[in-house]
Amino acid sequence: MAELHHIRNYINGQIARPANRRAFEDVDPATGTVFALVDEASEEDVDAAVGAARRALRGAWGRMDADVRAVLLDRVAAGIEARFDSFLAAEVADTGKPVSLASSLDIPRGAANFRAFASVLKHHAGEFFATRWHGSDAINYTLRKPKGVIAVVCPWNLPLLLMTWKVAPALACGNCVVVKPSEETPATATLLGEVMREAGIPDGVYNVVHGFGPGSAGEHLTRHPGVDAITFTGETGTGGAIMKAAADGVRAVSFELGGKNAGVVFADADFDRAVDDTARAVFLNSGQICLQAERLYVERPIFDRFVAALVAKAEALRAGPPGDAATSLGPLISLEHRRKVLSYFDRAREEGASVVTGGGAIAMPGELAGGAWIAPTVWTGLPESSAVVREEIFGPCVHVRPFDEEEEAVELANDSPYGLAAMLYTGHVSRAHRVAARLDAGIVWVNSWFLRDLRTAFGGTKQSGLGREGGIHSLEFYTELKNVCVRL
Ligand code: NAD
Ligand code: 6OD
Repeated sequence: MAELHHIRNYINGQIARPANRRAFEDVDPATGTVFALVDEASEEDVDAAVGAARRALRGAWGRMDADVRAVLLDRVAAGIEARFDSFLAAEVADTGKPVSLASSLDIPRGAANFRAFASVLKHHAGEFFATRWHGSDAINYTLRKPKGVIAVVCPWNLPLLLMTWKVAPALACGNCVVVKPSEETPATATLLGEVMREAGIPDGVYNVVHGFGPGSAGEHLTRHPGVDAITFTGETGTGGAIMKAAADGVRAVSFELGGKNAGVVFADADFDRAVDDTARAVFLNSGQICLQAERLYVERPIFDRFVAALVAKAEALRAGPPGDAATSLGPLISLEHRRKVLSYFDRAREEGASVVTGGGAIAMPGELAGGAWIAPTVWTGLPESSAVVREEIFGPCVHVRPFDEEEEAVELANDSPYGLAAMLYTGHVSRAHRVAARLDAGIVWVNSWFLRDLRTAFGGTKQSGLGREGGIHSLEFYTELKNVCVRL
């Protein structure tokens, strides 16, 4: 058997071997085979990464003009594009997602994040006030200073996209970062280190430590006293654990957490658009997108037709090798995650759901037989109190329920401990604005889904998150605002 390729930590501008020489396996979820070994960062390695970040902050990076930083970030974007195929191969091997998806979403957004935040930084204006107070004249103006060393803790569902969505604004604002990628998807973070070096980003500005959460690199990093702020995307429960770690030293956190997003489809909507968009919102990336819809409420006159059309979309998806252009459905991230999703499939059946399509694992031929494949699934007929309707599943599955009145639809959609995103389909302009304002979510997509503008506020209400990122909102988190008052 050929020796496995190693994915290493990236510390102080160098590919680094771990002090403890421990490694864990990186599994291709499409086949279930181990394709790489990943060095697990020890507490010592995390300490070295945080130390390197601190030194870079005090050194060349800390002294660099914002305009020069922006030029370097544009170079990082170009570097990702120049190595597009390597990023694509790494992302596809780690996640099993179809090449068609990774090449149109994940990798281009990796580059776009750097360009967007370089531009936000260049075009941001500070505050200025001419002040007269008790007979004295003064001017007041604001400066934005980097927050310091930022820990970036990432999930596995859109690895490069979600990591760069935080690394790019953090660096644009002059911070240094230590990234802890998900243990499931380590590859693109280390590859990005190589791009950083080629782009001329000084050593220590971008560091990567691999490992797990509790008792491993995730916990070592978030507890490290040299970390000034923590930005995290992942499960709500993990957010709680990180918040406790951040309490030591009263460090700032920005959290993008779990969800149970609802979509509301009115009978006056453009039917085909609503079906196309909601099918994407349910099944894209095998349902492993935080903005995914797992609950749909459809106005009764179109309910049966809508369910049939959604089922047709589900059944048209083609599971297959990620590299095949015809593949439109990938596996789940792991067999462990599939066990969790299948437990909800069992529960739905036990609670009397009508399984309109799907409802189980998919048996795949040949080398795909060991992968985490699962059928796109549509249920109807469950009570709203069911765990299947209330808890985040994070798979290609959805419960669809009819409603009769606008008020009822709003109440059903809002009855959740989560509030990340909501979808609304209607052809009635006043209703669109009225209902959008009432839906309890940080992001409302009207006659659309996942149509991103990186300048907009992104984040969740209730247990779906804390704070907002995107555009100026990212600058708010990644900088300290300082007011300077000068007497004239
Ligand atoms: P997760 O919370 O299990 O893990 C996320 C990261 O946290 C991983 O790198 C993990 O190693 C690390 N971690 C785990 N425990 C830790 C601890 N105690 N201390 C420090 N680090 C720790 O999440 P996941 O399974 O990787 O991702 C799926 C979840 O992410 C879903 O709940 C999904 O909704 C959520 N998500 C939310 C958004 C959003 O924008 N709101 C985006 C993507 C994913
Ligand atoms: O598009 C983004 O910037 C973003 N944060 C998407 C999150 C998707 C969650 O899985």
